Amino acid sequence: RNGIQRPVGHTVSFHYNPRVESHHFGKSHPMKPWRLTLTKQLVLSYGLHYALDLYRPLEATKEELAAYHTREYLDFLQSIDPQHSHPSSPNTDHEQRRTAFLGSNEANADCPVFDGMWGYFTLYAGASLDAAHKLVADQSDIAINWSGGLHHAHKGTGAGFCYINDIVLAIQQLLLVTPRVLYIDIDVHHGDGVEEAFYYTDRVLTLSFHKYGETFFPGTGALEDTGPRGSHNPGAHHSLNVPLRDGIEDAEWERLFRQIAGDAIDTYNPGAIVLQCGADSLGGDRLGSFNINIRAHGFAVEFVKSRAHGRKMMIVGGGGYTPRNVARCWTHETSIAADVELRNELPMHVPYRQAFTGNENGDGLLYPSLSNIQGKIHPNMNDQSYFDNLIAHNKEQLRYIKG
Ligand code: ZLM
Ligand code: CA
Ligand code: ZN
Repeated sequence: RNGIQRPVGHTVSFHYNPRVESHHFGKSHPMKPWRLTLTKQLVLSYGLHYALDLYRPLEATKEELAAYHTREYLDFLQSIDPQHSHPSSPNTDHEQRRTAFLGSNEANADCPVFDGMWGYFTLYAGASLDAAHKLVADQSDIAINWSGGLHHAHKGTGAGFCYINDIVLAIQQLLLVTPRVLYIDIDVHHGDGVEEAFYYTDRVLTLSFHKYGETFFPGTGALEDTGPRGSHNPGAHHSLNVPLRDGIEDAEWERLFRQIAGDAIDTYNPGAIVLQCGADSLGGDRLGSFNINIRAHGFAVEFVKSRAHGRKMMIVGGGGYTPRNVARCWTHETSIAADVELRNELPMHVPYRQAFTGNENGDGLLYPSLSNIQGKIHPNMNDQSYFDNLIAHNKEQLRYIKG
């Protein structure tokens, strides 16, 4: 077992059903459930499972999904899956409903209809619900679901590769036992679906770090958008946003995260913290444009864990479009949760080892330099005064909040 032991003083649970791996969004769609296979293989090859409580959760039920999503949308999702389809409904009507619920159906649609999709959503949402339930039952202190984190899904529509919002469903469960939940989102995209779900309440504080500007998806998450207007509204000042430009680097990222997430935890004093760890904020990501390395990304997990002080913590995945780096990142972050240090040299026997070897794939290392050798180059368009303004503005918002 490579000397790997369970962490002392806290329980880390890992919620994963490998049946998610077999789903495909379609040829060359950037969202590849196969990245979860790579992640699992790397976690197992390092022997990290000896430090974790492993769960293989079942699909969420339609009733469970209806705690957030509308009946009409769920009926549609269930019926459009070719395996549940009702041949009686005419095609034209189907196409109209598809566009209404999932957006355009071009060849390059963000939310395509694919075989077994209902099974896919219910598995990743089932894993987030299972994680929340283990935290609520005090059977886990840090619960991890790398197949979840699909932060763009709305109550009645899908968006940006996300169909069911497993994060909202999990936070709803945590709110049954704790007065306040802090949601932190380090995916390169704005966590709009989660922000929207809790926009009018002071029981969830949402904080998203993301690329913002030009036409970058989804286009929301400006610094000034901090919740509904008017201090009479409970949700006012309870949506925090950290819009960033291309090319942010490790030291700046860590300083910004420490400052803003640290202030949010101290001020809001949540009973539980949910951390969305989208790996598309890494350097070399196919869709992202930041320049951070795996250890800097993992700093978010390290820092939140160090400030958790007995609070329940849930960790979910999200984006991540360069599969070898997604696997590296989430393996590293699993090791942080479990208090284990990993060797930089990948284990010799890791399956798909060739995905991690060669100069362009990271030389068989867990922590290759991502900014130099992989992907497109994104020059750093942020500067110190811009960061200082982000920190000051968010500090000002937190002054309205009493934990
Ligand atoms: N076009 N194929 C992040 C969700 C990002 C909206 C512009 C599609 C793509 C992208 C789909 C195979 C998370 C937009 C883009 C091109 C309308 C987005 C299918 C390539 C492909 O090759 C592709 C034919 C596809 C989609 C690129 N879509 C890149 N960026 C974003 C959504 C999700 O990481 O935050 C959480 C999991 N959509 O920019 C368009 C406006 C669709
Ligand atoms: Ca984000
Ligand atoms: Zn993303």
